[in-house]
Amino acid sequence: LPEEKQQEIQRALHLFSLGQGPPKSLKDAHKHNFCFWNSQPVMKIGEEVTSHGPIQTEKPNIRQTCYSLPEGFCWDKLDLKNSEQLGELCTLLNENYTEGDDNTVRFYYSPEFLLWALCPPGWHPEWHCGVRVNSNRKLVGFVSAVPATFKIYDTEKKMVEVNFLCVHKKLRSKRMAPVLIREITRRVQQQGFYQAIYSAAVVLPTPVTTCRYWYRSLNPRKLIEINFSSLPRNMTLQRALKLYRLPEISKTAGLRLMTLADVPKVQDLLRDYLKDFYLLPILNKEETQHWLLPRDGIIDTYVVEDLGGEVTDLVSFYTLTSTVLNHHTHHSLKAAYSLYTVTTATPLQQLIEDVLIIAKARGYDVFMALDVMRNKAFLEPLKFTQGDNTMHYYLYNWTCPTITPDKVGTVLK
Ligand code: MYA
Repeated sequence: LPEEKQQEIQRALHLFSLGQGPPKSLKDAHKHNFCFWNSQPVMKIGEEVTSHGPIQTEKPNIRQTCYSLPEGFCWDKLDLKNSEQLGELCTLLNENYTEGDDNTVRFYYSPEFLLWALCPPGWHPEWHCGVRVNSNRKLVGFVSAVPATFKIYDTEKKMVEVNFLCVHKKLRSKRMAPVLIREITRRVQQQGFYQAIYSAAVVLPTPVTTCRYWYRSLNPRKLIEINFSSLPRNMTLQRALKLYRLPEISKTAGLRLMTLADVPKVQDLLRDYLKDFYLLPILNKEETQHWLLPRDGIIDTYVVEDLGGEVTDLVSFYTLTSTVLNHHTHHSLKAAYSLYTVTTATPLQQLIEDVLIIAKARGYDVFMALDVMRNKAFLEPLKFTQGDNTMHYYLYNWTCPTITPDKVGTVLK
């Protein structure tokens, strides 16, 4: 084709991809023109990687001033200890953050959940990065980073976990997200961190791993009524209720909620269990306490204590409620998300079945788990169903071979 024709096609493809947003599959990603992401130190789509290490080996020149926002907008670091500002962030996320494709449910982030997710040990206020409208101070954009140490294959790195990137629905497709990402990168680099980990449902350059969500119905009638799940072909509601019925009482003796005194033992159990994976968090005592010590309605960890007083196993999940959209009787959906499960004495399947029983008794509608770590061993036997949602994990400024989900030792919230 003549050169102008080729350029025209390129332009049309680019405009098309702008209108479509990032691709949902790796196959489509090969055709997508990632204007922004191609300028960033991330692995390229289709690149065969065998090496390990930073992509930018030189220390970057860090700008002293914030990136420019379109006229009429300004940066504002949010003070999440201020309940009014925390409330503003809840409103932004609850009205504009992820929604299922079918418009049936939308995540509801409570102020307490956000404090847990955004203020772990070592958090920085500059990394709660908001964008406001100059004239009325309305919060219309946000991105966050929290410090975390990860081991990737053989390398331990202090990095950040980036999350809650959000642009108000009315300001979408205006290239605001790249500005937010550049600005959070600048603020993180200013503190001497050069790598990041993050996850997204969309395909960007380039997933280090791709995991699938599985779900276990605890309240099948409600899940069907709100269209979260559908009755399999040839199955009546009665049969579904019977299929997903659980025993009334849990089996494992000594199963109880984790307490502050368990922190050192939980840290040891986790460290030993995670060491065989290729992507795992390194948690110190304070971080173990922050991420795992139970907080009502946010994070639950159960441990098994044997007759000799030894803690042998643990199982944890965090809680996310969703608002049910457009339904006359059901207004919210309570979901447990499997975090870490470590067994040294109790059979894995038994421990998970027990936690399903507990979750059901506590009013959860569904129990979610990614196919990471050793989760595959219990998913089918315990009647989890593979969901439609895929979660891609990404590394910023780090290259390494892709990792299969069963070698992933972390769950990003
Ligand atoms: S994942 C959750 C993301 N949030 C949502 O899904 C909430 C609902 N959606 C929105 O608010 C908007 O649609 C967002 C995009 C804000 C997502 N991650 O401004 P645009 C690229 C990264 O015109 P908008 C999470 O929080 C897209 O490919 N990039 O688009 C982890 C295109 O670039 P390119 C994304 O729709 C976040 C450009 O943005 C995402 O108005 C990790 C278009 O910009 C996405 N989820 O806004 C962030 N979606 O031209 C990276 C689209 O190349 C952190 N895009 O195709 C990197 C590490 C930083 C720290 C480094 C430290 C060293």
